[in-house]
Amino acid sequence: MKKKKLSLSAKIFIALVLGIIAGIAFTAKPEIATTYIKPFGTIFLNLVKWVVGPLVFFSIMSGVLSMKDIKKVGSIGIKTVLYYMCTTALAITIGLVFANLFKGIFTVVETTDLTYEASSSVSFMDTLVGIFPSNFVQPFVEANMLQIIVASLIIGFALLLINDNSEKQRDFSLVDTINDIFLKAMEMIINLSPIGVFCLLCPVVAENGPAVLGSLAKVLLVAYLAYLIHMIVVYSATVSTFAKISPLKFFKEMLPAIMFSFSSASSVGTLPINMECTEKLGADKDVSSFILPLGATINMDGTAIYQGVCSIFIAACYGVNLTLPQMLTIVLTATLASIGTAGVPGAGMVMLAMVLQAVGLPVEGIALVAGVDRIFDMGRTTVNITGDASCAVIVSALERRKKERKLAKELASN
Ligand code: DAS
Repeated sequence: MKKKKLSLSAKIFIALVLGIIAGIAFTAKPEIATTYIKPFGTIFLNLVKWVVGPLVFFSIMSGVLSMKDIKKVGSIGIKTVLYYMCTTALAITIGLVFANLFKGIFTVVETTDLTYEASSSVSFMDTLVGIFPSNFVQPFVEANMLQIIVASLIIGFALLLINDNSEKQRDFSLVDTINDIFLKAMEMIINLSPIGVFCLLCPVVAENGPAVLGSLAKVLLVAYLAYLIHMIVVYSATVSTFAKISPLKFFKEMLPAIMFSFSSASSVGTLPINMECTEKLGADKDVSSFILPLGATINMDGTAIYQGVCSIFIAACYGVNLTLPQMLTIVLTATLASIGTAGVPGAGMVMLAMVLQAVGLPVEGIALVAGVDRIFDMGRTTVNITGDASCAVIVSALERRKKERKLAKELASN
């Protein structure tokens, strides 16, 4: 009989438990964990840092190119992108507000060897100027994610405009191919998560004692609170206002997709069931078949919340209070990062590296939360797909009403 393979989730949870047990066992001699286990966690993080630059560069470019239909679908595309950007910016703001509200409960982890030189507080204008690259290669060498995003957006829109109104439609499928290569590379790295989780969590528990688990439980609680508030408040308000659908009906019909996304932690994997749910909510199939795949690629409200909460937690662990310009940088970076986050398990953690770099926090800080990333991921993916669905039902309703008004006008004029 064919032996059933353990799912990645199961492996990660087992690594989580073993990491905690081993960490508690090593609290008497933490140097053993630091010397012989932590380096493998560092290798895992280095691989995450290695892939994030090119992945963001090609994912955002590919995301921009996937909007080439926007020109064709006109108002649907514009409404979709506007809705996605606004709800993501709102999500990251909610994440930052909740994280700042509750950061007092985060027991500051004595990050022993994780030192942090507070970057000189730069003004918002300096941050703005610093976003634009002055050299093509430097952003990649310095892993300057904001500059990589800007470069990617410029080239993405350049590719989009080359084909605009030109007879000879050039084929840019190479961008998607290269993007697929880095997505596959990221998937391979994420498959190493069980090892990464064990080798990152064990030294953190060994060095700081089981109390750190309380911190992680609190961070998870704050993240899930922000997830819930965003889902219940924002999506209830938008679907009832613009789609004239009662929130109760919306969430009832969305339940199958919500449960699937929570267990799979994959927006892309939830696409088929999300299509069914939005259709039951009255979304036109042609509208949702454009909006949902686009959303699974460029709309990640839950991931933005997670990045806001974890940035504040990691900063607190370094004893750093982020300034308002730095938080605005997080809003900008996390909103743009959501364009580049793939709808597959663990992608948000890869992108967290980018947000931390953007505000000058060491990427090693991911080690503090990587151990429980899967639990973060289940919740953030659920928010992601629910946001996509809310957009599909809203834009569909708006387009339907627009057609009805146009028809009524024609009838009136005849
Ligand atoms: N798991 C990703 C998704 O499928 C989200 C993330 O990792 O942040 O949407």
